[in-house]
Amino acid sequence: MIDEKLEGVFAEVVARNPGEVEFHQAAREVFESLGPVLAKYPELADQKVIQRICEPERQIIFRVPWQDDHGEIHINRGFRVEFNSALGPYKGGLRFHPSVYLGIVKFLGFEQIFKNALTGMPIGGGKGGADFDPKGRSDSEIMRFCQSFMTELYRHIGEHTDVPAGDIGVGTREIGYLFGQYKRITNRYESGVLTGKATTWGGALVRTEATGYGTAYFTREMLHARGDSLEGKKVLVSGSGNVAVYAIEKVHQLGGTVVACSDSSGVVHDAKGIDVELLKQVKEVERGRVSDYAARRGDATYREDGNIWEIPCDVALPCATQNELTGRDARTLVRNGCVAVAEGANMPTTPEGARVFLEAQIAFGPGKAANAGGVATSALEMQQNASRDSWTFEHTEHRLADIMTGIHDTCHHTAEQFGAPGNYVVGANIAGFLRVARPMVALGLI
Ligand code: NDP
Ligand code: 2IT
Repeated sequence: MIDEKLEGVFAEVVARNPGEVEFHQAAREVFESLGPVLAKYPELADQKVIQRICEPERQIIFRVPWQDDHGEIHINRGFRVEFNSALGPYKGGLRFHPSVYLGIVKFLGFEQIFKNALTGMPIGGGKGGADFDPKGRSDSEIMRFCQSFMTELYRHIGEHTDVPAGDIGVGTREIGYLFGQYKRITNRYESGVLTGKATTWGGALVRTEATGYGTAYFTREMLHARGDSLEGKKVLVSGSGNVAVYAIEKVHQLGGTVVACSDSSGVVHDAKGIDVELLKQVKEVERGRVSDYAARRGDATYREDGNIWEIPCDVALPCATQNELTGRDARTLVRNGCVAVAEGANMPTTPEGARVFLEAQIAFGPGKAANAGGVATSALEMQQNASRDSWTFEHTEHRLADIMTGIHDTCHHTAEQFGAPGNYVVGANIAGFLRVARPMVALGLI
């Protein structure tokens, strides 16, 4: 429920941003947590901090023309929403997926403000992308698209201005093509302008693994707070992209067994535990599908259009996309004895699903806390680029683990302090909000 003092503010956000349903959903969730904060700090209401946070500092929409391998011309739409720079340069990924439109970019950029604040690193919030579908495109088509995209984007970004990275459909390969074009246009080797670079030319060790590893660490911390652990737990991980693969790897290292993963075509159930090396070979090297994995993995079964959440488990990690876990799925998970859910993806649980988990009092880690390890390690990459240094895998992973424990503890304590013990949604929203609200007031009305 939104506090009655905030109802009008929320109604205005909806009216000012018509049709952007995912942005409304993300904003509503934060508004629902903020009632007690304004009661405690009325000066934040006087300063209209919430209204200011909901209005991006800048929104850029641009044409991305490109030619496919047959010479046919395509026109896509590119976006960069620079949401908030109170804590540092805008920071957040780029998503290439046909579903991308302003409402998706704004929900992601809005979440990113609070997520980045929770990391404790000096980074503001932003997000971008394009409604481009990379599926089935050749390497040279991807390169031409990235070059065209950067030919407009370059004028808006910079290591002290705005630092994009990857998200759905954008990984190390795309970051390489984007950086190459940025360097060519600007004639500057400005490593810190993008993160998620390959480790052969300025990328940080652990950035590739960071989001998935971080989600597994966050899960470990939530279980630990309840006197439990990942040891022996049966785990579901949806998706099979960057976040999913490394969540699976770290869950296995921490003693759990991931018995299923998925893509947008179907679900693979592998009761003996997903073979991560085979999954990496299929997904990262061959750019194949989970059906290809199942075909090569003896006992594993593949179900086209299957619902991963129907497989009985102890822990569920949604790591694919927004609203992939519904109220019905949440009830199924709770009924099957699931004790913890951590969001590797951004906003993968519908509001009804989240309500089910909170009412059942299982451990529920929202994305802006549970998947913050990716952007936190991006900030570590920026640090290394700025100092022209490179740290070892062990050193960087240690820092990631500490950051995830810190985020967990901050959310846990903040929830208790504001009368909602155990509710990480409230804890993350309030802690993230306060970390960005105070600097906004300190910087004056800008
Ligand atoms: P990838 O592109 O590497 O993988 C995405 C995975 O999700 C694929 O398995 C894909 O299946 C599946 N997926 C995507 N869209 C849909 C859809 N509409 N329906 C069903 N499945 C879908 O992306 P990432 O792993 O990087 O991102 C996954 C999630 O994690 C996103 O929500 C992203 O915002 C979030 N995230 C990513 C971070 C990062 O560092 N990369 C950091 C923090 C959060 P298919 O191949 O069939 O499309
Ligand atoms: O949603 C996210 O946090 C990301 N896609 C990563 C952003 C980043 O800048 O590393």
